[in-house]
Amino acid sequence: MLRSTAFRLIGIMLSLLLFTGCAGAVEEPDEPGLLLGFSQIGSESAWRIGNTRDIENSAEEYGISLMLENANQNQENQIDAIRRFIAYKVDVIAFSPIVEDGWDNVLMEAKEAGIPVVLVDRDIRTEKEGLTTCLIGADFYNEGVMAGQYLIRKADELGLEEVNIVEITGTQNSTPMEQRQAGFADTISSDPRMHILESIDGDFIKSRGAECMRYLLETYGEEIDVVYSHNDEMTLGALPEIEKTSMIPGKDIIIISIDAGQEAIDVLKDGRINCVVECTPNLGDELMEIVFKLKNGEEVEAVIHPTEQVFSDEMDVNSIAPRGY
Ligand code: GZL
Repeated sequence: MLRSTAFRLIGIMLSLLLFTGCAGAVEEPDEPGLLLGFSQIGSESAWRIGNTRDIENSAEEYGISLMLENANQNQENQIDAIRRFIAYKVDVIAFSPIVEDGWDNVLMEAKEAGIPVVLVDRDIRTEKEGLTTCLIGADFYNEGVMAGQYLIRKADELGLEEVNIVEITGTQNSTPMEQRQAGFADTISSDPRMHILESIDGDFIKSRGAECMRYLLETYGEEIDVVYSHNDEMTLGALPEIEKTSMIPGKDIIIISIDAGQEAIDVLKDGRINCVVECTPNLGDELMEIVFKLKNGEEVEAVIHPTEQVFSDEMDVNSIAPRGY
């Protein structure tokens, strides 16, 4: 009995020696990589899905570990995710705020925990200083301006004397909705031909875009000259509703959309819509660069806007390269 116990003890000691490295060189683990916590709004559009994919790809390329949580369009889920990132002591927190208000408390908790926060895609509204470090996202106001400028050119080309517009907006109180609406309205406001008949909330969702278009057609019918839609999903939802009427989209009704995902570019090529303003979802590389800068204690830019263009029936639409989202 004693002998077998002695042999077992020797075996345990030997294995301990092996594992503690005393019995030979054991690779010291590399410097642990950076850990980024990202709270994503949801999967409401091809844009959002493309944005998520790009962030995942960039994290892998940059060797940054990613904790990505999908909030399924719910602000409380985003707040809970940020609290989990804080508890997990991630190196950096990034998120795309579904709406602009309601973030002060959780971002104060991140600040007190000493974890820098990066805004991706959308902005927040706050009176407090220093809650976030950088915003990486489109200039939504300029997207609205580009949409308005296209419409003015189109009205000139067609010799329109009166232009009646219906607007299907994105999520109320979100940065893209507020700024796309303001940029467009400010651009057309000095043109006496332009009249916005009604703006209605489509929440950036395809089914809501269809519902909104049904209501607008029932209410205004052939009075509608233009549909200004804040994203492709709602545009793609609205199209079949127009096609149930005698009006031909892209001809009887000018249709202006934003995002420029592949599906919208395809219907632009078919002539069913007239203009798509680009809003790139590819923000991942910029985000990873900012993560490294923050961890190296470097200064970061307050705002990073990607460059964006307009695709429309003014160009050779067949030359548009595949969009990738
Ligand atoms: C824009 C982004 C918007 C897209 C929509 O950067 O916030 O949210 O335009 C998405 O497709 O739902």
